[in-house]
Amino acid sequence: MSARKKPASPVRAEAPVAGPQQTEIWGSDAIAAMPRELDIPYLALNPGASYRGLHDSIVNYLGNTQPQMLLCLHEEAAVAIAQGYAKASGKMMGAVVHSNVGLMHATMAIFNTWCDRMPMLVLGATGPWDAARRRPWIDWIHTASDQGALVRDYTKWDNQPASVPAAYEALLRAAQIANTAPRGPTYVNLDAALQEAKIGTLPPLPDASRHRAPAPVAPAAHLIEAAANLLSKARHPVILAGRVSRSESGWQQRIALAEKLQARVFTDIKVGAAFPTDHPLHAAPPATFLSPDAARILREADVVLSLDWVDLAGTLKQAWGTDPVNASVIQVSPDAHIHRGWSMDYQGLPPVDAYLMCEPEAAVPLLFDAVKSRPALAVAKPVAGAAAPADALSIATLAHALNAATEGMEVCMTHVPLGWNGAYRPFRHPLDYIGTEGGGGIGAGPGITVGAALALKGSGRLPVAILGDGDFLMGVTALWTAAHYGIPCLILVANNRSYFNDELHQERVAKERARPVANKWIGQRITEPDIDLAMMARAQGAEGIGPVTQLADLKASLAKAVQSVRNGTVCVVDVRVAPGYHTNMSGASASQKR
Ligand SMILES: Cc1ncc(C[n+]2csc(CCOP(=O)(O)OP(=O)(O)O)c2C)c(N)n1
Ligand SMILES: [Mg+2]
Repeated sequence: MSARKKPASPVRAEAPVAGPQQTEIWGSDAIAAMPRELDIPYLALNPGASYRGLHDSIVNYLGNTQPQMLLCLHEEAAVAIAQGYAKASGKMMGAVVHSNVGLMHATMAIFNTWCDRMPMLVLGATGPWDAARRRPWIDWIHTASDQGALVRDYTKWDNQPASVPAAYEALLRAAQIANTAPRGPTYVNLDAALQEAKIGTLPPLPDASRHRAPAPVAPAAHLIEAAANLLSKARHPVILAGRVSRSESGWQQRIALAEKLQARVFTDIKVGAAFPTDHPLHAAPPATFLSPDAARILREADVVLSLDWVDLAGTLKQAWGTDPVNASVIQVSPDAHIHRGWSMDYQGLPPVDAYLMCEPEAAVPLLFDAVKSRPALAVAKPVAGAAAPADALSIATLAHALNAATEGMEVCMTHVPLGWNGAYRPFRHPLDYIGTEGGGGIGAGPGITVGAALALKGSGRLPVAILGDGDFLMGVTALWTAAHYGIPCLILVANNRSYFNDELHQERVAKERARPVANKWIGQRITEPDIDLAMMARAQGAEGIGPVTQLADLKASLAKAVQSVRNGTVCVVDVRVAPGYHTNMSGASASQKR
Protein backbone atom coordinates (compact mmCIF):
# COMPACT_ATOMS: atom_id res chain seq x y z
CA MET A 1 0.00 0.00 0.00
CA SER A 2 1.29 3.47 -0.81
CA ALA A 3 2.80 4.85 2.40
CA ARG A 4 1.97 8.52 2.32
CA LYS A 5 2.41 10.69 5.39
CA LYS A 6 -0.96 10.93 7.05
CA PRO A 7 -2.03 14.25 8.55
CA ALA A 8 -4.27 13.94 11.60
CA SER A 9 -7.90 14.00 10.52
CA PRO A 10 -9.49 17.31 11.49
CA VAL A 11 -12.70 15.45 12.29
CA ARG A 12 -13.45 12.57 14.59
CA ALA A 13 -11.66 9.50 13.30
CA GLU A 14 -13.35 6.11 13.54
CA ALA A 15 -10.22 4.02 13.80
CA PRO A 16 -10.49 0.29 12.99
CA VAL A 17 -8.61 -2.33 15.04
CA ALA A 18 -5.69 -3.94 13.21
CA GLY A 19 -6.18 -7.42 11.78
CA PRO A 20 -3.75 -10.20 10.92
CA GLN A 21 -1.15 -9.54 8.22
CA GLN A 22 -2.57 -10.62 4.86
CA THR A 23 -0.83 -11.59 1.68
CA GLU A 24 -3.78 -11.78 -0.65
CA ILE A 25 -5.96 -8.89 -1.58
CA TRP A 26 -9.37 -8.41 -3.12
CA GLY A 27 -10.66 -6.44 -6.07
CA SER A 28 -12.13 -3.77 -3.84
CA ASP A 29 -8.77 -3.28 -2.05
CA ALA A 30 -7.23 -2.23 -5.33
CA ILE A 31 -10.20 -0.05 -6.17
CA ALA A 32 -10.12 1.59 -2.71
CA ALA A 33 -6.46 2.44 -3.20
CA MET A 34 -7.29 4.80 -6.07
CA PRO A 35 -9.21 7.52 -4.16
CA ARG A 36 -6.12 7.80 -1.95
CA GLU A 37 -3.93 8.24 -5.01
CA LEU A 38 -6.40 10.88 -6.19
CA ASP A 39 -6.14 12.77 -2.87
CA ILE A 40 -9.81 12.42 -2.09
CA PRO A 41 -10.00 13.23 1.62
CA TYR A 42 -13.50 11.98 2.47
CA LEU A 43 -16.17 9.65 1.18
CA ALA A 44 -19.62 10.63 2.44
CA LEU A 45 -21.81 7.58 2.34
CA ASN A 46 -24.79 5.56 3.38
CA PRO A 47 -23.93 1.85 3.42
CA GLY A 48 -25.28 -1.02 1.35
CA ALA A 49 -24.47 -4.61 0.46
CA SER A 50 -23.71 -3.78 -3.17
CA TYR A 51 -20.49 -2.20 -1.97
CA ARG A 52 -19.79 -4.26 1.14
CA GLY A 53 -16.50 -5.28 -0.52
CA LEU A 54 -15.43 -1.68 -1.01
CA HIS A 55 -16.67 -0.75 2.47
CA ASP A 56 -14.49 -3.46 3.98
CA SER A 57 -11.50 -2.30 1.95
CA ILE A 58 -11.86 1.31 3.08
CA VAL A 59 -12.04 0.19 6.71
CA ASN A 60 -9.66 -2.76 6.85
CA TYR A 61 -7.31 -2.18 3.93
CA LEU A 62 -6.97 1.62 4.05
CA GLY A 63 -7.58 1.94 7.81
CA ASN A 64 -10.45 4.37 7.20
CA THR A 65 -8.16 7.26 6.46
CA GLN A 66 -7.40 9.15 3.25
CA PRO A 67 -10.18 8.81 2.37
CA GLN A 68 -12.11 8.73 5.61
CA MET A 69 -15.71 7.61 5.60
CA LEU A 70 -18.36 10.08 6.73
CA LEU A 71 -21.52 8.22 7.58
CA CYS A 72 -24.69 10.01 6.47
CA LEU A 73 -28.30 9.19 7.23
CA HIS A 74 -29.50 9.78 3.67
CA GLU A 75 -27.77 9.67 0.30
CA GLU A 76 -29.08 13.13 -0.51
CA ALA A 77 -27.17 14.41 2.53
CA ALA A 78 -24.01 12.54 1.48
CA VAL A 79 -23.98 14.21 -1.92
CA ALA A 80 -24.96 17.64 -0.53
CA ILE A 81 -22.08 17.41 1.95
CA ALA A 82 -19.66 16.66 -0.89
CA GLN A 83 -21.15 19.59 -2.84
CA GLY A 84 -20.72 21.97 0.10
CA TYR A 85 -17.13 20.81 0.58
CA ALA A 86 -16.33 21.61 -3.05
CA LYS A 87 -18.13 24.96 -2.86
CA ALA A 88 -16.02 26.15 0.06
CA SER A 89 -12.68 24.51 -0.78
CA GLY A 90 -12.71 24.26 -4.58
CA LYS A 91 -11.64 20.65 -4.04
CA MET A 92 -13.39 17.42 -4.85
CA MET A 93 -14.45 14.80 -2.35
CA GLY A 94 -16.45 11.65 -2.93
CA ALA A 95 -19.80 10.14 -2.11
CA VAL A 96 -20.67 6.44 -2.17
CA VAL A 97 -24.25 5.33 -2.79
CA HIS A 98 -25.73 1.85 -2.71
CA SER A 99 -26.92 0.21 -5.93
CA ASN A 100 -29.91 1.64 -7.79
CA VAL A 101 -31.85 2.57 -4.63
CA GLY A 102 -29.11 4.66 -3.02
CA LEU A 103 -28.46 6.34 -6.34
CA MET A 104 -32.17 7.14 -6.63
CA HIS A 105 -32.03 8.87 -3.23
CA ALA A 106 -28.94 10.77 -4.36
CA THR A 107 -30.32 12.03 -7.66
CA MET A 108 -31.62 15.45 -6.67
CA ALA A 109 -28.38 16.33 -4.91
CA ILE A 110 -26.39 15.15 -7.93
CA PHE A 111 -28.58 17.40 -10.09
CA ASN A 112 -27.90 20.34 -7.76
CA THR A 113 -24.17 19.62 -7.99
CA TRP A 114 -24.38 19.45 -11.77
CA CYS A 115 -26.18 22.79 -12.05
CA ASP A 116 -23.72 24.27 -9.54
CA ARG A 117 -20.75 23.07 -11.66
CA MET A 118 -19.05 21.51 -8.63
CA PRO A 119 -16.62 18.60 -8.99
CA MET A 120 -17.57 15.34 -7.29
CA LEU A 121 -16.72 11.66 -7.56
CA VAL A 122 -19.84 9.58 -7.00
CA LEU A 123 -19.08 5.90 -6.48
CA GLY A 124 -21.86 3.41 -6.81
CA ALA A 125 -22.30 -0.29 -7.03
CA THR A 126 -24.50 -2.93 -8.57
CA GLY A 127 -25.36 -6.49 -7.70
CA PRO A 128 -23.13 -9.01 -9.56
CA TRP A 129 -23.32 -8.32 -13.29
CA ASP A 130 -22.79 -12.06 -13.78
CA ALA A 131 -26.33 -13.34 -13.17
CA ALA A 132 -25.02 -16.74 -12.11
CA ARG A 133 -23.42 -15.11 -9.07
CA ARG A 134 -26.44 -13.18 -7.87
CA ARG A 135 -28.06 -14.05 -4.58
CA PRO A 136 -31.76 -14.78 -4.98
CA TRP A 137 -34.14 -11.82 -4.97
CA ILE A 138 -32.07 -8.98 -3.46
CA ASP A 139 -29.19 -9.03 -5.93
CA TRP A 140 -31.72 -9.13 -8.75
CA ILE A 141 -33.76 -6.13 -7.62
CA HIS A 142 -30.53 -4.24 -7.00
CA THR A 143 -29.09 -4.88 -10.43
CA ALA A 144 -30.12 -2.64 -13.31
CA SER A 145 -28.98 -3.07 -16.87
CA ASP A 146 -27.88 0.52 -17.23
CA GLN A 147 -27.69 2.01 -13.77
CA GLY A 148 -25.68 5.02 -14.89
CA ALA A 149 -28.68 6.02 -17.03
CA LEU A 150 -30.36 7.22 -13.81
CA VAL A 151 -27.89 10.11 -13.61
CA ARG A 152 -26.32 10.25 -17.09
CA ASP A 153 -28.14 13.42 -18.05
CA TYR A 154 -26.70 15.37 -15.15
CA THR A 155 -23.26 13.87 -14.68
CA LYS A 156 -20.29 14.62 -16.91
CA TRP A 157 -19.35 10.97 -17.38
CA ASP A 158 -20.21 7.54 -16.02
CA ASN A 159 -18.77 4.07 -16.34
CA GLN A 160 -19.10 0.48 -15.09
CA PRO A 161 -15.60 -1.04 -15.24
CA ALA A 162 -15.28 -4.82 -15.68
CA SER A 163 -11.81 -5.38 -14.21
CA VAL A 164 -9.43 -3.83 -11.71
CA PRO A 165 -7.24 -2.18 -14.38
CA ALA A 166 -10.40 -0.84 -16.00
CA ALA A 167 -11.54 0.46 -12.59
CA TYR A 168 -8.19 2.25 -12.12
CA GLU A 169 -8.64 3.96 -15.45
CA ALA A 170 -12.30 4.74 -14.80
CA LEU A 171 -11.46 6.43 -11.49
CA LEU A 172 -8.60 8.42 -13.00
CA ARG A 173 -10.81 9.55 -15.84
CA ALA A 174 -13.76 10.30 -13.53
CA ALA A 175 -11.56 12.56 -11.38
CA GLN A 176 -9.96 14.22 -14.38
CA ILE A 177 -13.28 14.99 -16.04
CA ALA A 178 -14.96 16.13 -12.81
CA ASN A 179 -12.11 18.61 -12.20
CA THR A 180 -12.00 19.98 -15.74
CA ALA A 181 -13.99 23.20 -16.23
CA PRO A 182 -16.93 23.33 -16.42
CA ARG A 183 -16.70 21.03 -13.41
CA GLY A 184 -19.35 18.56 -12.33
CA PRO A 185 -20.13 15.17 -10.84
CA THR A 186 -19.02 11.89 -12.41
CA TYR A 187 -20.31 8.41 -11.53
CA VAL A 188 -18.43 5.10 -11.40
CA ASN A 189 -20.52 1.99 -10.81
CA LEU A 190 -18.62 -0.93 -9.26
CA ASP A 191 -19.81 -4.47 -9.88
CA ALA A 192 -20.20 -6.33 -6.58
CA ALA A 193 -18.55 -9.42 -8.07
CA LEU A 194 -15.51 -7.40 -9.18
CA GLN A 195 -15.19 -5.95 -5.68
CA GLU A 196 -15.45 -9.38 -4.06
CA ALA A 197 -13.04 -11.24 -6.37
CA LYS A 198 -9.74 -12.37 -4.86
CA ILE A 199 -6.99 -10.91 -7.02
CA GLY A 200 -3.77 -12.07 -5.34
CA THR A 201 -1.42 -9.11 -5.52
CA LEU A 202 -2.11 -5.44 -6.13
CA PRO A 203 -1.87 -4.55 -9.81
CA PRO A 204 0.57 -1.60 -10.01
CA LEU A 205 -1.20 1.65 -9.26
CA PRO A 206 -1.06 4.23 -12.03
CA ASP A 207 0.66 7.55 -11.39
CA ALA A 208 -2.30 9.85 -10.73
CA SER A 209 -0.13 12.94 -11.26
CA ARG A 210 0.04 12.04 -14.96
CA HIS A 211 -3.74 12.01 -15.26
CA ARG A 212 -4.64 15.31 -13.68
CA ALA A 213 -7.16 17.79 -15.02
CA PRO A 214 -5.61 20.14 -17.57
CA ALA A 215 -4.40 23.61 -16.64
CA PRO A 216 -6.97 26.35 -17.29
CA VAL A 217 -7.38 27.22 -20.96
CA ALA A 218 -6.07 30.70 -21.81
CA PRO A 219 -8.02 32.82 -24.30
CA ALA A 220 -6.42 33.60 -27.65
CA ALA A 221 -4.64 36.97 -27.89
CA HIS A 222 -6.89 38.24 -30.70
CA LEU A 223 -9.99 37.58 -28.56
CA ILE A 224 -8.53 39.46 -25.63
CA GLU A 225 -7.74 42.30 -28.00
CA ALA A 226 -11.27 42.33 -29.43
CA ALA A 227 -12.83 42.30 -25.95
CA ALA A 228 -10.39 44.94 -24.67
CA ASN A 229 -11.21 47.21 -27.65
CA LEU A 230 -14.89 47.04 -26.85
CA LEU A 231 -14.30 47.70 -23.17
CA SER A 232 -11.82 50.53 -23.75
CA LYS A 233 -14.29 52.39 -25.98
CA ALA A 234 -17.27 51.83 -23.73
CA ARG A 235 -19.02 54.76 -22.13
CA HIS A 236 -21.05 52.65 -19.71
CA PRO A 237 -19.36 49.27 -19.26
CA VAL A 238 -21.00 46.74 -16.98
CA ILE A 239 -19.45 43.58 -15.54
CA LEU A 240 -21.71 40.67 -14.66
CA ALA A 241 -19.56 38.74 -12.18
CA GLY A 242 -20.98 35.22 -12.07
CA ARG A 243 -19.42 31.80 -11.50
CA VAL A 244 -15.90 32.40 -10.26
CA SER A 245 -13.56 30.59 -7.91
CA ARG A 246 -13.03 31.26 -4.20
CA SER A 247 -9.50 32.50 -4.85
CA GLU A 248 -8.44 35.77 -3.22
CA SER A 249 -6.18 36.72 -6.12
CA GLY A 250 -9.06 36.28 -8.58
CA TRP A 251 -11.16 38.51 -6.32
CA GLN A 252 -8.48 41.25 -6.31
CA GLN A 253 -8.06 40.99 -10.09
CA ARG A 254 -11.79 41.53 -10.66
CA ILE A 255 -11.70 44.60 -8.43
CA ALA A 256 -8.68 45.93 -10.31
CA LEU A 257 -10.37 45.42 -13.70
CA ALA A 258 -13.62 47.04 -12.59
CA GLU A 259 -11.74 50.01 -11.13
CA LYS A 260 -9.55 50.44 -14.22
CA LEU A 261 -12.68 50.45 -16.39
CA GLN A 262 -14.86 52.24 -13.86
CA ALA A 263 -17.42 49.58 -14.73
CA ARG A 264 -20.57 48.95 -12.73
CA VAL A 265 -20.55 45.41 -11.36
CA PHE A 266 -23.46 43.07 -10.74
CA THR A 267 -23.23 39.89 -8.70
CA ASP A 268 -25.67 37.02 -8.38
CA ILE A 269 -27.04 35.49 -5.17
CA LYS A 270 -27.31 32.11 -6.98
CA VAL A 271 -23.53 31.72 -6.92
CA GLY A 272 -20.72 32.49 -4.48
CA ALA A 273 -19.49 36.01 -3.75
CA ALA A 274 -17.66 37.45 -6.78
CA PHE A 275 -17.12 41.12 -5.92
CA PRO A 276 -17.43 43.22 -2.76
CA THR A 277 -21.09 44.09 -2.54
CA ASP A 278 -20.37 47.33 -0.68
CA HIS A 279 -17.86 48.58 -3.27
CA PRO A 280 -18.99 51.89 -4.82
CA LEU A 281 -19.00 50.23 -8.27
CA HIS A 282 -21.26 47.40 -7.13
CA ALA A 283 -24.54 48.24 -8.82
CA ALA A 284 -27.33 46.46 -6.93
CA PRO A 285 -27.74 43.93 -4.12
CA PRO A 286 -27.15 40.40 -5.43
CA ALA A 287 -30.49 38.80 -6.18
CA THR A 288 -32.13 35.86 -7.92
CA PHE A 289 -33.78 38.16 -10.45
CA LEU A 290 -32.95 41.79 -11.33
CA SER A 291 -34.99 44.40 -9.51
CA PRO A 292 -36.54 47.06 -11.79
CA ASP A 293 -33.82 49.52 -10.67
CA ALA A 294 -31.06 47.02 -11.39
CA ALA A 295 -32.56 46.26 -14.80
CA ARG A 296 -32.57 49.99 -15.57
CA ILE A 297 -28.85 50.31 -14.72
CA LEU A 298 -28.02 47.30 -16.85
CA ARG A 299 -29.94 48.74 -19.76
CA GLU A 300 -27.75 51.85 -19.65
CA ALA A 301 -24.74 49.66 -20.49
CA ASP A 302 -23.15 49.93 -23.92
CA VAL A 303 -20.75 47.03 -23.24
CA VAL A 304 -21.56 44.04 -21.03
CA LEU A 305 -18.75 41.76 -19.85
CA SER A 306 -20.15 38.46 -18.58
CA LEU A 307 -17.80 36.54 -16.31
CA ASP A 308 -19.55 33.18 -16.58
CA TRP A 309 -22.88 34.74 -15.54
CA VAL A 310 -25.35 31.92 -14.85
CA ASP A 311 -28.20 33.19 -17.02
CA LEU A 312 -26.84 35.80 -19.40
CA ALA A 313 -29.70 35.64 -21.92
CA GLY A 314 -32.35 35.79 -19.20
CA THR A 315 -30.65 38.71 -17.47
CA LEU A 316 -30.30 40.68 -20.71
CA LYS A 317 -33.97 39.95 -21.33
CA GLN A 318 -34.88 41.39 -17.94
CA ALA A 319 -33.13 44.64 -18.95
CA TRP A 320 -33.98 44.93 -22.63
CA GLY A 321 -37.27 43.05 -22.71
CA THR A 322 -38.15 42.15 -26.28
CA ASP A 323 -36.00 44.96 -27.74
CA PRO A 324 -32.73 43.98 -29.36
CA VAL A 325 -29.80 44.14 -26.94
CA ASN A 326 -27.99 47.21 -28.26
CA ALA A 327 -25.00 46.80 -25.94
CA SER A 328 -21.97 44.83 -27.14
CA VAL A 329 -21.74 41.58 -25.21
CA ILE A 330 -18.52 39.85 -24.20
CA GLN A 331 -19.00 36.34 -22.93
CA VAL A 332 -16.23 34.74 -20.83
CA SER A 333 -17.42 31.22 -20.09
CA PRO A 334 -16.43 27.62 -20.75
CA ASP A 335 -19.94 26.50 -19.81
CA ALA A 336 -21.15 25.49 -23.27
CA HIS A 337 -18.73 22.53 -23.11
CA ILE A 338 -21.19 20.91 -20.70
CA HIS A 339 -24.45 21.79 -22.47
CA ARG A 340 -26.50 18.81 -23.60
CA GLY A 341 -30.04 17.99 -24.51
CA TRP A 342 -31.84 16.77 -21.41
CA SER A 343 -31.48 19.52 -18.85
CA MET A 344 -32.09 23.12 -19.85
CA ASP A 345 -29.87 24.47 -17.09
CA TYR A 346 -27.81 25.95 -19.94
CA GLN A 347 -30.44 28.76 -19.98
CA GLY A 348 -31.28 30.97 -22.98
CA LEU A 349 -28.88 31.59 -25.84
CA PRO A 350 -27.37 35.07 -25.41
CA PRO A 351 -26.27 37.34 -28.27
CA VAL A 352 -22.46 37.57 -28.05
CA ASP A 353 -19.99 39.86 -29.86
CA ALA A 354 -16.76 38.51 -28.37
CA TYR A 355 -16.69 34.97 -26.99
CA LEU A 356 -13.83 33.86 -24.73
CA MET A 357 -14.49 30.22 -23.98
CA CYS A 358 -12.46 30.04 -20.81
CA GLU A 359 -12.85 30.52 -17.08
CA PRO A 360 -13.04 34.13 -15.86
CA GLU A 361 -9.84 33.78 -13.83
CA ALA A 362 -7.90 33.06 -17.04
CA ALA A 363 -9.25 36.12 -18.84
CA VAL A 364 -9.49 38.85 -16.21
CA PRO A 365 -5.73 39.55 -15.73
CA LEU A 366 -5.21 39.57 -19.51
CA LEU A 367 -8.14 41.95 -19.97
CA PHE A 368 -6.77 44.13 -17.20
CA ASP A 369 -3.47 44.50 -19.06
CA ALA A 370 -5.15 45.10 -22.41
CA VAL A 371 -7.83 47.68 -21.54
CA LYS A 372 -7.32 51.45 -21.35
CA SER A 373 -8.19 53.01 -18.03
CA ARG A 374 -11.22 55.15 -17.97
CA PRO A 375 -11.40 58.26 -15.82
CA ALA A 376 -13.41 57.87 -12.64
CA LEU A 377 -16.94 58.85 -13.46
CA ALA A 378 -19.44 59.96 -10.93
CA VAL A 379 -21.35 56.71 -10.74
CA ALA A 380 -24.97 56.79 -9.81
CA LYS A 381 -25.64 55.75 -6.26
CA PRO A 382 -25.84 51.96 -5.98
CA VAL A 383 -29.38 50.67 -5.81
CA ALA A 384 -30.52 50.79 -2.23
CA GLY A 385 -31.27 47.53 -0.55
CA ALA A 386 -33.80 46.53 1.99
CA ALA A 387 -35.16 49.12 4.36
CA ALA A 388 -34.17 48.97 8.02
CA PRO A 389 -35.92 46.08 9.70
CA ALA A 390 -39.10 46.76 11.59
CA ASP A 391 -39.75 45.65 15.13
CA ALA A 392 -40.96 42.17 14.30
CA LEU A 393 -39.09 38.92 13.80
CA SER A 394 -38.39 38.63 10.09
CA ILE A 395 -35.55 37.50 7.84
CA ALA A 396 -34.43 41.15 7.86
CA THR A 397 -34.29 41.39 11.66
CA LEU A 398 -32.58 38.02 11.83
CA ALA A 399 -29.93 39.18 9.35
CA HIS A 400 -29.50 42.42 11.27
CA ALA A 401 -29.05 40.55 14.55
CA LEU A 402 -26.61 38.08 12.96
CA ASN A 403 -24.53 40.97 11.64
CA ALA A 404 -24.36 42.42 15.15
CA ALA A 405 -23.58 39.05 16.76
CA THR A 406 -20.72 38.34 14.33
CA GLU A 407 -19.26 41.86 14.18
CA GLY A 408 -15.52 41.61 13.51
CA MET A 409 -15.61 37.84 12.88
CA GLU A 410 -14.84 36.05 9.64
CA VAL A 411 -18.06 34.34 8.61
CA CYS A 412 -18.93 32.12 5.66
CA MET A 413 -22.61 32.29 4.76
CA THR A 414 -23.11 28.74 3.54
CA HIS A 415 -26.72 29.33 2.54
CA VAL A 416 -29.33 32.05 2.60
CA PRO A 417 -33.11 31.56 2.50
CA LEU A 418 -35.34 32.30 -0.49
CA GLY A 419 -36.54 35.54 1.09
CA TRP A 420 -33.00 36.89 1.48
CA ASN A 421 -32.31 40.38 0.20
CA GLY A 422 -28.70 40.82 -0.94
CA ALA A 423 -28.53 44.10 0.95
CA TYR A 424 -28.93 42.41 4.31
CA ARG A 425 -25.23 41.64 4.68
CA PRO A 426 -22.18 42.79 2.71
CA PHE A 427 -19.89 40.19 1.16
CA ARG A 428 -16.27 41.37 1.19
CA HIS A 429 -14.31 38.17 0.61
CA PRO A 430 -14.78 35.20 -1.71
CA LEU A 431 -15.53 33.00 1.28
CA ASP A 432 -18.09 35.37 2.77
CA TYR A 433 -20.75 33.58 0.72
CA ILE A 434 -20.66 30.35 -1.32
CA GLY A 435 -23.94 30.57 -3.24
CA THR A 436 -27.07 28.47 -3.31
CA GLU A 437 -27.69 24.85 -4.22
CA GLY A 438 -27.52 25.29 -8.00
CA GLY A 439 -30.44 23.21 -9.14
CA GLY A 440 -33.18 24.79 -7.02
CA GLY A 441 -33.66 21.47 -5.20
CA ILE A 442 -34.94 22.27 -1.70
CA GLY A 443 -33.42 20.24 1.14
CA ALA A 444 -29.79 20.86 0.22
CA GLY A 445 -29.13 23.65 2.72
CA PRO A 446 -28.22 21.51 5.76
CA GLY A 447 -25.92 19.14 3.81
CA ILE A 448 -24.17 21.94 1.93
CA THR A 449 -23.62 23.71 5.24
CA VAL A 450 -22.09 20.63 6.85
CA GLY A 451 -19.82 20.05 3.81
CA ALA A 452 -18.70 23.67 3.74
CA ALA A 453 -18.11 23.57 7.50
CA LEU A 454 -15.97 20.47 7.00
CA ALA A 455 -13.85 22.35 4.47
CA LEU A 456 -13.60 25.38 6.76
CA LYS A 457 -12.88 23.49 9.98
CA GLY A 458 -9.82 24.95 11.67
CA SER A 459 -9.72 27.99 9.35
CA GLY A 460 -11.13 30.35 11.96
CA ARG A 461 -14.02 31.25 9.66
CA LEU A 462 -17.44 30.62 11.18
CA PRO A 463 -19.85 28.68 8.91
CA VAL A 464 -23.35 30.14 9.21
CA ALA A 465 -26.46 29.19 7.29
CA ILE A 466 -29.85 30.81 7.32
CA LEU A 467 -32.28 28.21 6.05
CA GLY A 468 -35.97 28.13 5.33
CA ASP A 469 -37.86 25.70 7.55
CA GLY A 470 -38.90 23.69 4.49
CA ASP A 471 -35.27 23.39 3.38
CA PHE A 472 -34.15 22.53 6.93
CA LEU A 473 -36.79 19.85 7.42
CA MET A 474 -36.02 18.05 4.17
CA GLY A 475 -32.29 17.85 4.88
CA VAL A 476 -32.23 17.88 8.69
CA THR A 477 -30.44 14.55 9.20
CA ALA A 478 -27.21 16.02 7.80
CA LEU A 479 -26.88 17.52 11.29
CA TRP A 480 -26.16 14.12 12.79
CA THR A 481 -23.12 13.71 10.55
CA ALA A 482 -21.84 17.11 11.71
CA ALA A 483 -22.49 16.30 15.37
CA HIS A 484 -20.96 12.84 15.12
CA TYR A 485 -17.73 13.91 13.39
CA GLY A 486 -17.37 17.21 15.25
CA ILE A 487 -17.93 19.67 12.41
CA PRO A 488 -18.99 22.97 14.00
CA CYS A 489 -21.54 25.09 12.18
CA LEU A 490 -24.39 27.45 12.97
CA ILE A 491 -27.79 27.00 11.37
CA LEU A 492 -30.39 29.69 11.85
CA VAL A 493 -33.80 28.66 10.65
CA ALA A 494 -35.92 31.48 9.30
CA ASN A 495 -38.97 29.54 10.37
CA ASN A 496 -42.12 30.97 8.81
CA ARG A 497 -43.82 27.58 9.30
CA SER A 498 -44.65 27.47 5.64
CA TYR A 499 -43.48 26.67 2.16
CA PHE A 500 -43.99 30.37 1.81
CA ASN A 501 -42.44 30.79 -1.63
CA ASP A 502 -45.32 28.71 -2.90
CA GLU A 503 -47.93 30.64 -0.99
CA LEU A 504 -46.84 33.57 -3.13
CA HIS A 505 -47.37 31.47 -6.23
CA GLN A 506 -50.87 30.47 -5.07
CA GLU A 507 -51.60 34.12 -4.36
CA ARG A 508 -50.60 35.09 -7.89
CA VAL A 509 -52.70 32.34 -9.43
CA ALA A 510 -55.70 33.23 -7.25
CA LYS A 511 -55.47 36.88 -8.31
CA GLU A 512 -55.13 35.95 -11.96
CA ARG A 513 -58.25 33.78 -11.67
CA ALA A 514 -60.20 36.08 -9.34
CA ARG A 515 -60.33 33.39 -6.64
CA PRO A 516 -59.89 33.88 -2.86
CA VAL A 517 -56.30 34.81 -2.00
CA ALA A 518 -57.20 33.90 1.60
CA ASN A 519 -56.84 30.22 0.66
CA LYS A 520 -53.19 30.48 -0.33
CA TRP A 521 -52.00 28.88 2.93
CA ILE A 522 -53.79 25.57 2.32
CA GLY A 523 -51.36 22.79 1.49
CA GLN A 524 -48.47 25.15 2.35
CA ARG A 525 -48.45 25.93 6.10
CA ILE A 526 -46.40 23.67 8.38
CA THR A 527 -48.44 24.25 11.56
CA GLU A 528 -50.79 22.37 13.90
CA PRO A 529 -48.59 20.97 15.19
CA ASP A 530 -45.69 23.37 14.94
CA ILE A 531 -42.51 21.37 14.58
CA ASP A 532 -39.96 21.78 17.36
CA LEU A 533 -36.89 22.38 15.21
CA ALA A 534 -34.55 22.89 18.17
CA MET A 535 -35.59 19.48 19.47
CA MET A 536 -34.80 17.95 16.08
CA ALA A 537 -31.30 19.37 16.47
CA ARG A 538 -30.95 18.09 20.04
CA ALA A 539 -32.24 14.67 19.02
CA GLN A 540 -29.19 14.33 16.80
CA GLY A 541 -26.59 15.54 19.28
CA ALA A 542 -26.54 19.16 18.16
CA GLU A 543 -27.43 22.12 20.33
CA GLY A 544 -30.94 23.44 19.78
CA ILE A 545 -32.06 26.93 20.77
CA GLY A 546 -35.59 28.23 20.50
CA PRO A 547 -38.17 28.64 19.27
CA VAL A 548 -37.29 32.32 19.50
CA THR A 549 -40.62 34.08 19.21
CA GLN A 550 -39.79 37.56 20.53
CA LEU A 551 -37.43 40.03 18.96
CA ALA A 552 -36.21 40.91 22.46
CA ASP A 553 -34.83 37.36 22.85
CA LEU A 554 -33.03 37.21 19.53
CA LYS A 555 -29.84 39.02 20.50
CA ALA A 556 -29.10 36.81 23.49
CA SER A 557 -30.00 33.64 21.58
CA LEU A 558 -27.64 34.48 18.74
CA ALA A 559 -24.84 35.50 21.08
CA LYS A 560 -25.18 32.15 22.86
CA ALA A 561 -25.31 30.25 19.57
CA VAL A 562 -22.27 31.97 18.06
CA GLN A 563 -20.27 31.32 21.23
CA SER A 564 -21.35 27.72 21.28
CA VAL A 565 -20.24 27.12 17.69
CA ARG A 566 -16.94 28.84 18.37
CA ASN A 567 -16.54 26.32 21.17
CA GLY A 568 -17.00 23.53 18.64
CA THR A 569 -20.69 22.63 18.58
CA VAL A 570 -23.27 22.24 15.87
CA CYS A 571 -26.01 24.66 16.82
CA VAL A 572 -29.49 25.32 15.45
CA VAL A 573 -31.60 28.33 16.36
CA ASP A 574 -35.30 28.16 15.48
CA VAL A 575 -36.37 31.75 14.79
CA ARG A 576 -40.08 32.17 14.21
CA VAL A 577 -40.15 34.80 11.48
CA ALA A 578 -43.25 36.37 10.00
CA PRO A 579 -43.99 35.14 6.47
CA GLY A 580 -42.89 37.80 3.96
CA TYR A 581 -40.05 38.62 1.57
CA HIS A 582 -38.25 41.89 0.85
CA THR A 583 -36.97 40.67 -2.44
CA ASN A 584 -38.14 39.76 -5.90
CA MET A 585 -38.34 35.98 -5.83
CA SER A 586 -40.77 35.49 -8.64
CA GLY A 587 -39.12 36.73 -11.83
CA ALA A 588 -41.44 38.08 -14.42
CA SER A 589 -44.65 36.08 -14.44
CA ALA A 590 -46.89 33.87 -12.36
CA SER A 591 -46.01 30.95 -14.57
CA GLN A 592 -42.42 30.98 -13.34
CA LYS A 593 -41.68 28.13 -10.94
CA ARG A 594 -38.99 27.37 -8.48
C1 LIG B 1 -37.18 19.23 -3.92
C2 LIG B 1 -38.07 20.39 -4.10
N1 LIG B 1 -39.37 20.29 -3.76
C3 LIG B 1 -40.18 21.34 -3.90
C4 LIG B 1 -39.72 22.51 -4.43
C5 LIG B 1 -40.66 23.69 -4.63
N2 LIG B 1 -40.34 24.74 -3.66
C6 LIG B 1 -39.62 25.82 -3.99
S1 LIG B 1 -39.41 26.87 -2.74
C7 LIG B 1 -40.32 25.90 -1.72
C8 LIG B 1 -40.58 26.32 -0.32
C9 LIG B 1 -39.39 26.18 0.57
O1 LIG B 1 -39.78 26.44 1.88
P1 LIG B 1 -38.81 27.11 2.90
O2 LIG B 1 -37.47 26.52 2.78
O3 LIG B 1 -39.46 27.04 4.22
O4 LIG B 1 -38.68 28.60 2.40
P2 LIG B 1 -39.85 29.70 2.33
O5 LIG B 1 -40.48 29.50 1.00
O6 LIG B 1 -40.80 29.46 3.45
O7 LIG B 1 -39.18 31.01 2.41
C10 LIG B 1 -40.76 24.75 -2.36
C11 LIG B 1 -41.57 23.71 -1.73
C12 LIG B 1 -38.36 22.57 -4.80
N3 LIG B 1 -37.80 23.66 -5.34
N4 LIG B 1 -37.54 21.51 -4.59
MG1 LIG C 1 -40.67 28.37 5.17
